[in-house]
Amino acid sequence: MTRITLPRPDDWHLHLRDGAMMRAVLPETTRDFARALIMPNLVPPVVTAAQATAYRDRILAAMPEGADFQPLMTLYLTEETEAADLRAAAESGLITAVKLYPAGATTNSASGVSDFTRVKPVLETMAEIGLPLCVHGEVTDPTVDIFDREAVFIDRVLDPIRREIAGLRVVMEHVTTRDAVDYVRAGGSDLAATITTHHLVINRNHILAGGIRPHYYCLPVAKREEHRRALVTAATSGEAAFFLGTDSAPHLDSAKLMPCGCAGCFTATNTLSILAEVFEAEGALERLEGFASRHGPGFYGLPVNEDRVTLEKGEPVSYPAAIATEDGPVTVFDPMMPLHWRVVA
Ligand code: OTD
Ligand code: ZN
Ligand code: ZN
Repeated sequence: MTRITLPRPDDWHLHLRDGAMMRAVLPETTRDFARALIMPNLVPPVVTAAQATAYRDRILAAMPEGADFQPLMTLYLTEETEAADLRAAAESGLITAVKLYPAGATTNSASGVSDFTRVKPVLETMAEIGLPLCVHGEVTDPTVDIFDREAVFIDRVLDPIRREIAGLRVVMEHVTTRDAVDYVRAGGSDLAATITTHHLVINRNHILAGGIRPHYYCLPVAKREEHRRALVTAATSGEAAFFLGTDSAPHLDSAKLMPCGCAGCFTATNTLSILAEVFEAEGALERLEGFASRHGPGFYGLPVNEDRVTLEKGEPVSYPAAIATEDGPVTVFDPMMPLHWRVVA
């Protein structure tokens, strides 16, 4: 196969930031994607319906000329979130999901949830109206090893929440372990998972062996090779519970390359080329369509995009090593392999 056409993909987990950074990264997503679920971890976070409306308007105002792209908004769940505000935001169509960050788990997650009993009424409302909860699935307990935080989260937090709140629809975001893949497989139709581009490509050796590579440092941190293989198997399996959420998370190089560098991989620019390469290597190119274009809308109850994208295989494609912003460069994720698939239409 040297050419594939699929419904225009969606990105079910994207960081667009704000201001100059947003203006620089937005075209990298609108080029190939029809919709993206926009993460609310701004500073300060997007907590209320009014803030989500204003943020959506800033995104729409920054859209490149001629772009056909729909940002799907989320609210950042705090212990103060009011069920009524959330219900109104969902019923008006403003928001597509609510985001749960355990306090302190990742970038800008300080206002997240520490005491899960305090958000129970809100979660019950969400279950009632069918509004999905997108979960950053890592415990923040400092005594738990960083490589174990996802697996421990399932046992200590996620599974108890799902047992207590019947009918709550949950997306386990950016899964990085076989444990999470197995848990999602056993979870029934109310549970799904996003998988990032970079976690399909890197394992923890890529971050740490032969020198430290800050551009591969993200959260949840990449795990052992056996876990990466479990993610590749899940993504390419054709199972509807697994779909693309790039978690493309731009930081200025100056913020990544320092003694305490920021977490995040910026993959918006070359994601489709990388995915085609990964799926082809598994003999699963025909399943890319499910992963990138169909399973996400299926879970969220939205139509599959009618537009199409075509990828063609040829000589290796090159992407810029970095994109420019007004404040400096943002390095594009380097998949460490030649990419042969390019989006041609
Ligand atoms: N992970 N970086 C960021 C978010 C994610 O957990 C995430 O969703 C970020 O910079 O916003 C990262 O490594
Ligand atoms: Zn996260
Ligand atoms: Zn993210």
